[in-house]
Amino acid sequence: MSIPYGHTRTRVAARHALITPDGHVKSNVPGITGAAAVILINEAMGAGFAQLLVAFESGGRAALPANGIETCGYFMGGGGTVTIGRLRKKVAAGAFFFAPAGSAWSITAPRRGTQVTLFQKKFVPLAGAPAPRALIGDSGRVKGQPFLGDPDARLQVLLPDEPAFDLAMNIFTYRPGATLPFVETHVMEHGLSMLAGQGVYRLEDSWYPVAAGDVIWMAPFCPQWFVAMGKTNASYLYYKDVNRPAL
Ligand code: UGY
Ligand code: MN
Repeated sequence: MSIPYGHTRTRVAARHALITPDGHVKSNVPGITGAAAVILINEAMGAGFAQLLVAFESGGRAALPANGIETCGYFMGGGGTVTIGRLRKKVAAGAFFFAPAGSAWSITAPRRGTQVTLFQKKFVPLAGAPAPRALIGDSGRVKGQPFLGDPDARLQVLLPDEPAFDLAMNIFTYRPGATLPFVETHVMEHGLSMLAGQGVYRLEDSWYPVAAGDVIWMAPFCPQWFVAMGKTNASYLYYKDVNRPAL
């Protein structure tokens, strides 16, 4: 269904946002060439992290330097070669990676149709914890666990849940009709990308129909709830900050 002239489902509020694909505008991001990069969420919105969608052309590449920023990525489609320091792997759709702060990383040799979601954050070290390690994995090999006992709402935790890591990247998959069991309100912030299906997302006191391609920002303490609707499973990829002290 096309969107009527002068309309959009996008809404940017003070403490949450829904960004729909019709409004995407490319940015030139240093280190990313031969690709359309869209900065979907960042500090200008009020967020404590950045979320980007990068659509590669043939011969495109992303090559980011070692600095205080950590990056995790998820291949929404296509594939390519991921290099993080001395770790290198050829990957396909569904692959994910984590590049710690202090490691240069790249995506090269993208296949046709390669799209990658990136989450970036300033790393917060934790006294007594080791530095988190570089990882390249395949979400197809990560078993989904029933969320709070519900087998119709399954959570895949892609990165190790260890004190070393100050962020998480997960995939939530719901059968039609399944829901988040209650309206969550928590200190962790989220960036989210709908991967498949559709449903309704509650953000604060607004309810939004959402579908594959939509992106959501939830500030810390944004009340949130989701119900999957339609005839196919709904799934989303999301980021959250974790494992650090309250004060
Ligand atoms: O991990 C989470 O906080 C998750 N249950 N939130 C969400 O899906 N909106
Ligand atoms: Mn949550």
